Amino acid sequence: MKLYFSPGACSLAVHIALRETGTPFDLAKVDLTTHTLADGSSYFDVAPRGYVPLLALDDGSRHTEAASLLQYVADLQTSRSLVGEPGSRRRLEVVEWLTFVSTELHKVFSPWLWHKETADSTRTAVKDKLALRFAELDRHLASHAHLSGDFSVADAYAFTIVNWANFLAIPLTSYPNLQAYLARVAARPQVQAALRAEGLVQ
Ligand SMILES: N[C@@H](CCC(=O)N[C@@H](CS)C(=O)NCC(=O)O)C(=O)O
Repeated sequence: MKLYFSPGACSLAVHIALRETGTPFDLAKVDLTTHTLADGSSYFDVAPRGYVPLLALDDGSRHTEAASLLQYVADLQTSRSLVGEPGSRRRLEVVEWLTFVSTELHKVFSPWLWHKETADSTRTAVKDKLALRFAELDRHLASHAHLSGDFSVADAYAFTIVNWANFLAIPLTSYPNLQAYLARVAARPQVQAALRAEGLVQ
């Protein structure tokens, strides 16, 4: 399978999940400013919405939506328990967190991060909303090492999205548990490997 990604974008979560599950994959880098691939061809020909992540399976089908791709990849290697068995409380909690990250963090950040022309009033509203959600995460992580039990694909997603705070110079100093959690996830060898492969760390 092939993952279409852009360094540090939400596709990083799927990249981490592929490595954590030991799934063989290829990477195709997308320039999101021009929506082109390395050979100069239009990414819109692959992904009509122009978004990463996109996972092209070996049967030729193409799939999008980070939260869905994360569940799919986790299910490829159930022994790693990155999402939990269908019907289990682990599954419910991981999918609950995936949905939270998608709708309460990812898509709150998105307009601002990808659209530099965003109005100041929108930036303020986004900052206020994120502050509430970061505070909630910080309270949760005071007594939990990860979002739900052991490391899951929800952690790969939250790690990726919360780190966007750095791109936008939003300080995380008021959220010490959240900061410690980000450091914990960052220290995972497969997370380091994904960050290196995307050129985000040496
Ligand atoms: N609904 C999609 C959204 C994906 C998304 O927002 N991707 C961003 C990168 S994190 C993107 O490709 N933006 C490029 C653009 O807006 O043209 C998902 O959840 O996977």
